[in-house]
Amino acid sequence: MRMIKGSVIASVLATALSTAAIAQEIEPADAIDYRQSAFSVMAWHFGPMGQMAQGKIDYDAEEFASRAQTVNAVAGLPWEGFIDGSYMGDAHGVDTDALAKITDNLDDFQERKDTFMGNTATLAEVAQDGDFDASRRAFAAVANSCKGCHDNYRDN
Ligand code: ASC
Repeated sequence: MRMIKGSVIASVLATALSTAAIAQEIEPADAIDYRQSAFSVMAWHFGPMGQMAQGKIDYDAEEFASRAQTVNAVAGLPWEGFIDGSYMGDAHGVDTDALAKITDNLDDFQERKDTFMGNTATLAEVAQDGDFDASRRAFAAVANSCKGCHDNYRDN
């Protein structure tokens, strides 16, 4: 009994310590790299959708829907990369355009993130119907939420 209790305590402690260790090990440079990677994945898929929406390439409903799903699947990922010390001026030589004022406006940043994620979810759903005009409108809503955040929180 004492052994079991001891090992339970040991494993709880190990979990707590490893969680703390992980939290402490995140370097701003890695966080910047991580969030930029997630944004790059979204931009990769967003590009051809934009060209379709603008009539620059033919609308392919299946491709559009597939890319919309991918954007939506990645939309929730970048945000944990916005950590202390990872903003312009604080990031010590690491390339980022993210403005430090994000930290003074976390409620607004969070709200914009939620709106963006709501819009990508709608886009992914609407795109499945294969209706060009509806897809284009849903795409524009996502693009506007990208732009809103960039205008406010990125050194464009
Ligand atoms: C993209 C991309 C962005 C957004 C933005 C939408 O494809 O790389 O940053 O769309 O331009 O307004």
